[in-house]
Order: sequence, then C-alpha cells, then structure tokens
Amino acid sequence: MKRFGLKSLMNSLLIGLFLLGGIATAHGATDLTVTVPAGAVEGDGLLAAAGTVTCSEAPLADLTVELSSDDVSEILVPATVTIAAGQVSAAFDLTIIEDTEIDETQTVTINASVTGWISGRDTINVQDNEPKNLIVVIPATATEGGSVLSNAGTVSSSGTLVSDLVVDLMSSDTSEVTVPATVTICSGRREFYSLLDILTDDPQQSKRCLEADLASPDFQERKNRS
Ligand SMILES: [Ca+2]
Ligand SMILES: [Ca+2]
Ligand SMILES: [Ca+2]
Repeated sequence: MKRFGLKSLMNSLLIGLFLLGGIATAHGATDLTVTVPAGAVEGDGLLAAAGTVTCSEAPLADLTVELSSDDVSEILVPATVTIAAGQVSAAFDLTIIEDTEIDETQTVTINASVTGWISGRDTINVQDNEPKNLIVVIPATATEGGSVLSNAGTVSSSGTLVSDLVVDLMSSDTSEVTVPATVTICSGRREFYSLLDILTDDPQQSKRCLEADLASPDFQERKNRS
C-alpha cells in the first residue's frame, strides 16, 4: 500500500485551498458597502441617487439588496435596490423628512443587506431647521383691579418639543402686572396658557389679591388644566 509522505500531504492541502479559493471567487462577492452624504437638512426632500451600495465583486446575476433606515421619521430609503449583473454598484434615493420638532441634529444609519452576506452601513446627520424662538402673547390692554385673567397669556415655542421646557416669566412692572415665575411647555406641545394677574396700584391690596388667588383651589385647577 502506498503511503502519503508529508510533502504529498502538503501538496494536497495547497491544491485543496486553491480549489476552495476558486470556488469562493466564482461564487461572487460577500461584502456590501453603503455610502451616503455626511449631512442633510430637514426639508431637503428627495436627494436623487445620493446613496450608493457597492459589492466587492460584480454579481453573476442581478442582485437585490435590501435597504433600511433606522429612523424613518428623519430619512426614507427604498426597500430594495438592484445591482445589475456584471456591475459592482447601484445608486438609490434618499428622502429627507421635514418635521416640526425642535429635535437638534439626528444621526441616521442606512443599512444594506443580502441574506448570507456581510451587511454594509453608513450614517448621515440630519440638521434640525426649527428656530428656537419663544412667542409671548398677552392682551393689549387690561383694567387694574386685582383680578386674575385666566389663561390670558400664551407662551409658545417655535416648534414641537421633544422634552418638557421650563420657561422663566418676568413682568417689567410687578406693581401693575404679575405672572407666574415659570411655566412648563410639555413635550409634544408648542404652547402653554398662563395666568396673568392684573393688580391695582395699591401695594397692600395687590398683595392680598394675589395671595388669595394663589391659594385658591380654583387657581390650582386652572393651572393643572392649562
Ligand atoms: Ca423642521
Ligand atoms: Ca426638527
Ligand atoms: Ca428632525
């Protein structure tokens, strides 16, 4: 019986590795790469063919690549893109969503995948375009008399909030008009109705009126309802 020597065994292994390499090459590429712009601004809308998916070797047949965005409230991509046989890449559209939230810059990951392949991904920063303005609206005139004008003042933000915002309020003449020290605009909202206290010119009377109003159950009820 003929025995394999060490040299024959090594040759056999090398031949085997060579054949495996040939099979892997013939099977096609296994890596996907995604490229998207580094940044965009809310409201940019359709960025036609702004994204690219690339495979490391051209597929022998048309290749369907699944795409996804990890934050569809910021960016949409097509569900799939096809890399044609013999090509190594394909372009796809990005749609930049407009929202009304004051949400700062959001980083979104675009992922490309094919079953059994190594997925590719890239990130894009979507800049917020909401200004950070506070709008205060109060009656143009009022009559002194120590009364509380329920929900007479409004504090609004220029966009929907993603977290509660405490706003400091101040009257330039507290002998005439007082306001709460703060109001909180809750997340998901843009405005808060506040109380506006119209005082008399008599400091003592003003103080009594204000204390009475602040201590009353009606004040708390109105505050909670606002
Ligand atoms: Ca916006
Ligand atoms: Ca926004
Ligand atoms: Ca946004």
